[in-house]
Amino acid sequence: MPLRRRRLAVSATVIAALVGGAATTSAYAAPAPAGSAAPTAAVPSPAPDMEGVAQALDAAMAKGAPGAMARFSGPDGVRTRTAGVRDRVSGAAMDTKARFRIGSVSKTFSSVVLLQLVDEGKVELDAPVNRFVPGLLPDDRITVRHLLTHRSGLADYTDAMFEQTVPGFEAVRNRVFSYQELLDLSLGLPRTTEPGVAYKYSNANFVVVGMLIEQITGRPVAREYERRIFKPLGLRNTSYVHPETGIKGLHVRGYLHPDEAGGALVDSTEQTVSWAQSAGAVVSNPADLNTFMSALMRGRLLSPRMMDAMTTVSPTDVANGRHYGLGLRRYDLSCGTQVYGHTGTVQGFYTYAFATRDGRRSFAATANTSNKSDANTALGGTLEPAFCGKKATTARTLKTRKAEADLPENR
Ligand code: REX
Repeated sequence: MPLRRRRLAVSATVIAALVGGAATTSAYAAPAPAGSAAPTAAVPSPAPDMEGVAQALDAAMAKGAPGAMARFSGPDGVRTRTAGVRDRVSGAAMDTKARFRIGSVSKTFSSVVLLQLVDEGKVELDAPVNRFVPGLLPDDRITVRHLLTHRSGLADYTDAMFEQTVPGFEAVRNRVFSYQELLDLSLGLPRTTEPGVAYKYSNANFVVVGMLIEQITGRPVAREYERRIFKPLGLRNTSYVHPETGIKGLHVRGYLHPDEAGGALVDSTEQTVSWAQSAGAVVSNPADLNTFMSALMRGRLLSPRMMDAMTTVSPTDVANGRHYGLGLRRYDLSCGTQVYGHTGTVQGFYTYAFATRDGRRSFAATANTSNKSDANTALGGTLEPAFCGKKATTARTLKTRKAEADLPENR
């Protein structure tokens, strides 16, 4: 960059810092078009479009969620939106302080614990899993990294378990599985890929991650989440109480859609989530999820080396800008912003928890339903307005309309 332009860029950053941090520097703003002379000065983050977020929450309700809520945390503070109810019987309104089941967002927590153990030299990412738990897996080529990237080929036993949604759920609602029992369910199925060859999402990978954590530390996963993440970050609304079936304190009730169209919703709040454990049994609330994702991205939980490993992603859905790292998703949004986090689905609850790479903006959204993919897609529609702000098209659309109105044939 020529010296004069570099000075301009630097002074813009300094000014942004001097005005109280309200203007942020986003390293992930859309790159300038090739050949453009645009200076590379810091681009302020767009303010969240909370009306757009609210519309997406309403859309999730229109698709069958009894309620939905979202919380954004950024340089200008916290913004929340709620819609509908957290309890269909009492009629209690959705409440952003309430706790809920975060499903696979738990995978990011498990990944952090395991990557801390890598940082401590107790486990190696590219070593075979069998080196740490001899004879555990039927293939010595499966590495720790293969688990965290869903490239082990270990089949997802939950596909068969929940083939029939409500009977499948009721059969395991109060079951307590050992990790070994869950792994055996997976090993009873054909493996999906050769180790390392392809991404194939499987809960079995994070069951093995739980087994590794317990084997290496000699302590239950619950204890490791507590001492390494919940306590240091002060996450007082986050817990892992497997195999307890209830959610303590103010919480959202979850409602599962049956497969039969028009069938009555099943209250699925109480369950052990033993079928998921370290792959999906954490309970949290929006504020704690914002704190966790921001702290993670700010490097408060892992070394720079482990952050690089965790955020090194491969595409999982090129058309939609979806990627997977180590127990972490990356979504590339339409405005060029990249957000990292995870999604979750557990009976009665859909969740999205994401943050920008600099950790300055974080967002969590949840709806109290599941087995209703339209509602999940609608809920995912909160991410664009949250991180990209108001669509810049409105002004352009008005201008275009005006230009059209001025055309001779329209006069
Ligand atoms: C289990 C079935 C879904 C749910 C599952 N959940 O694998 C994990 C998770 C823990 O959160 N994964 C998601 C049930 C995909 C993620 O990473 O975002 N579905 C339901 C059925 C289908 O019963 N017949 O929708 O509640």
